[in-house]
Amino acid sequence: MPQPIRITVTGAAGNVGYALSFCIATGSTLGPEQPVDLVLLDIPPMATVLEGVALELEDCALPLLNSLTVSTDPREAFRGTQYALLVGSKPRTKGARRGDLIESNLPIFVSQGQALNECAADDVRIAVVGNPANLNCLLAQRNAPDIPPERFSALTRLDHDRALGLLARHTGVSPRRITNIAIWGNHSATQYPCLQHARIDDHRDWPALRDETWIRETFIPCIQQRGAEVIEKRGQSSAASAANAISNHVRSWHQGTPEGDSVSMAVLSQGEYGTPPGVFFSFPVTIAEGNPRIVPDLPLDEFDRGMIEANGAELVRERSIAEKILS
Ligand code: NAX
Repeated sequence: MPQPIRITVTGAAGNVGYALSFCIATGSTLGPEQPVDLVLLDIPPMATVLEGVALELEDCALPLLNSLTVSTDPREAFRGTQYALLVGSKPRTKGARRGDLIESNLPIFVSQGQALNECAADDVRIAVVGNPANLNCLLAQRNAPDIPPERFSALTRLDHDRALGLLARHTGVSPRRITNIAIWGNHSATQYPCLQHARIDDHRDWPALRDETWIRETFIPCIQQRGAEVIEKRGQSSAASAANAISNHVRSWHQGTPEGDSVSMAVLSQGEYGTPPGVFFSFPVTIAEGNPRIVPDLPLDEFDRGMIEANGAELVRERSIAEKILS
């Protein structure tokens, strides 16, 4: 058995964090041979709920769960952590505006960035889930100057998996046969779920992949609005599907992407594909040895470029709102 990996989940008493803790402890996140030292963080008023989550984890008698710690102190929770999954924040509720989220969640990610900078392991990787995820990731990264920026990413894997699921249902093929789906931009309703480079059984000769009417009028809006649709029906934001997507995101980061396929992940833009440098922008990436690399040289048409531009503009706007609040 390899050495245990230390992994911290923030907001572990909440919907997503609760579901995610079990994915990690059962081995679906880092694999069936990888023991974990799991650390669950939440805020002091949730301390008793956190203890309840810990009791349930103990009751599963999970062989991969080498140790379990609950904490309400970020510095304690991040000490020596190798994967920090920043879920804890205020969730989007029915009718809530994105601007409200920025203001309420911004201080959390500033202070957690500082705590990570001080306490995390040298090889730490940080995935930001709490919304607005791309902006929160930037705030955490800017407050952790000693951690290389490429160790930060924001989650767009749920959008990616939603796109994969919808295309699989529409074409009647297993998601296993589909590759090179991409989510570009922001984890918001502006995001660009893109099928331009998608392949089924490694070719593009499928009507659905070229059906512009279905792609533009059904596929794209459905993925952009899927989170809102779940809230509308469930009365709460996505939880189990989000935990599954975070697990997939971390597993790809840890184990790498398969030959010939890519995943979607928001990473710090350096201007690739004309995106604004200095925002966390979701791109198709391949991963090897823990290092995400933006897929280079993809041909883009005018529609793609317009969607990418709209996302860049939104991310720059959100960054300016945060900078104004912080100044
Ligand atoms: P919940 O309200 O169920 O849970 C949030 C938890 O975070 C609570 O237990 C709360 O006490 C805790 N928390 C608040 N401030 C904290 C802090 N400073 N430190 C540690 N914990 C803190 O929300 P839930 O449904 O679990 O959603 C969590 C976040 O994920 C929300 O911001 C939500 O919008 C976001 N999501 C992002 C997704 C993405 O794809 N990027 C998808 C899933 C999810 O909707």
